[in-house]
Amino acid sequence: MELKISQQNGLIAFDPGSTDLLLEQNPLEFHSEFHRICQQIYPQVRPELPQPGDLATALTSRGHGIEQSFLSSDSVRALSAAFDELVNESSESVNAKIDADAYLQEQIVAMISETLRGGVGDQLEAYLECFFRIDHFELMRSRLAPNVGASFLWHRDFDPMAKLHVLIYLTDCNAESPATLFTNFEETRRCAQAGYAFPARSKRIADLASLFPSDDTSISPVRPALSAGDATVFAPSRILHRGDLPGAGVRDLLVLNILPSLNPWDRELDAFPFARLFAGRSTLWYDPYSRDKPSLVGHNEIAAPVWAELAYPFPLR
Ligand SMILES: O=C(O)CCC(=O)C(=O)O
Ligand SMILES: [Fe+2]
Repeated sequence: MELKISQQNGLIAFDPGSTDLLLEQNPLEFHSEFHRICQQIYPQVRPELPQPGDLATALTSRGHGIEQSFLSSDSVRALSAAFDELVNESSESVNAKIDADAYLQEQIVAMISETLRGGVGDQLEAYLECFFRIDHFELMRSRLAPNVGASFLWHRDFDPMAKLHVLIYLTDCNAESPATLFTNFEETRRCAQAGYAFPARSKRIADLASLFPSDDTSISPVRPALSAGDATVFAPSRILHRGDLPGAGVRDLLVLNILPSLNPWDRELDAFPFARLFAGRSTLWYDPYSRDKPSLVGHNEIAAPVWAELAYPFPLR
C-alpha cells in the first residue's frame, strides 16, 4: 500500500483514500501506527526534539507529571467566574459539563496557547517524540453528587495509547476537595497481568489491593495536591487512574485532549475554527490520517491488543 502525503493550506496530510486499509485495523493499532509516522516526519521539519525537562521525564517514567502555574491566578479566577455563570445548577451528575460561549472559547485558546508556547508544548513533544494537536477541550465542575460516575473508579480510557490529558485545576485541589489518583506504568502493568486492564464500567473497582488478595505487593497511588492554576498531565489510556471526591468541595476543571500530529499544534489551530475544539467526542473513533480529523463510526466489540493492555505505546517487536 502506498501512502501519499501532501500539503494542503500549510498542513501536511495523507491523500484521501490512501489510508482506507489502515483504518480497517483495530483502532488502537491504526492510532499507534499513525504515531510512528508522526515520529518519522518530525525530524524532516525540526532537526531535533526538545530537551526533556521534569514534565517529559515524569511522563516517560511514570505516565503522569505535574506542571505548576499552568495558568496564572488572574486567568484562573476569570475562568472560574465564567463557570459560575454558565453552569447548569440542576445537573445531577458528578461532572457537570460547561458549555463555553464564543468569547470564553477565544479566551481559553489564548491562555492555553501562551503556556504551550512558553515551554510546556516542548515537553509534550519531548514525551511523544513528535508534534501534537489539541483534539478538544472539556470544561467541567465536579462535586459530590447522587450518581458518582465510573471515572471515580479505577480505569484506563479506551483511547489511543499516545493520548495525553492535561487536567488544569481552576480551584485548589487539596485534601478536602476533589482530586485525581494515579498509578504508574509498572503498577498498571501488574494490574493488567492480574486481569484488570480496561475494565468495563460495570466491573470497575475502588481499591486495587483487592486484585492481589494473597500478596503484599501493594500499589501506592499518587494524589497530587495542587493549587488553582496548576495542572497534571497524564496518559489516561496507559495508566490506571480515578477521580477522588473526599469532601464537599467543588472542583472546576479544564481538560485538554492531546494527540500526536503531523503538524505543529498552533498551525492546526490557525487553520480551523475554535468551535470544533469545544465539542466533546471520542478520541478513539476518528481518522488521524486525514486533514480534517473527522469522527468515525465506532463500535463496541473491540478488544485491546496485548501490547496495549500492558501499557506500551507501540506493538512489541
Ligand atoms: O475526574 C477525574 O479526576 C478523573 C479524570 C479522568 O478519568 C480522565 O481525565 O480520564
Ligand atoms: Fe479517565
